[in-house]
Amino acid sequence: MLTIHHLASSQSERIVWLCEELGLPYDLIRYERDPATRSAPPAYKALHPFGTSPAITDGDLVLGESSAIVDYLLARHGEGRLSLAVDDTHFADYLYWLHFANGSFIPSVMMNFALQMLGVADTDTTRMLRGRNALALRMSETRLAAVPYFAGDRFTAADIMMVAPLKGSRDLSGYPYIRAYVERMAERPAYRRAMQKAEPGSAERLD
Ligand SMILES: N[C@@H](CCC(=O)N[C@@H](CS)C(=O)NCC(=O)O)C(=O)O
Repeated sequence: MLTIHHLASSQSERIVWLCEELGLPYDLIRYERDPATRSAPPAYKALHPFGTSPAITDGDLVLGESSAIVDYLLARHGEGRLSLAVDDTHFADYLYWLHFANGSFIPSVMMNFALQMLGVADTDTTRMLRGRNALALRMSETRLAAVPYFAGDRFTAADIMMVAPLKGSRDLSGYPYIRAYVERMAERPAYRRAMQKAEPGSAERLD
């Protein structure tokens, strides 16, 4: 049986969302963060050597890393749903946004956050690093002005991967297409079910 180990307010929300979209049965175990450090608790760290969320268990398998988990679940249970076939016109777009989310976008969100927390003085390097996050948002805005979903005209796992960094970017005031998109994603029945299970009491929130 598939078990999703969900750390409160973390990227494991997207694995719950994926399973709801696919109609996959799963058990959900929820873990609270350490209130002082915001780290995962020792029980979560004990699951996988890297100790980050998301992590799933499936029989004897323990698997971490969002993108690996998404690929694993789609390969095993997707039956072609939520991904694009290699001969689809938008196949490369699908791959790009699926991997851009965690490969470049989330690191840029985290870098911005770290620079802010550390109060680092402005230099060419910090401007370059901050610029990456701004560029990721501008690119996403341009994409969503042109097509309804990141891979084109169909909802795919690329959307499930992209919502986390968009939400994590916080200030979306200058990005009307992203805002409308995030609101549209949050209205999906599977998203609402996922949030009710993963984050009970906050199903309406987008931040
Ligand atoms: N690239 C990793 C990032 C994992 C990650 O940094 N997860 C955060 C939550 S969003 C985490 O586990 N934080 C708590 C900790 O490191 O103790 C993935 O997508 O799985």
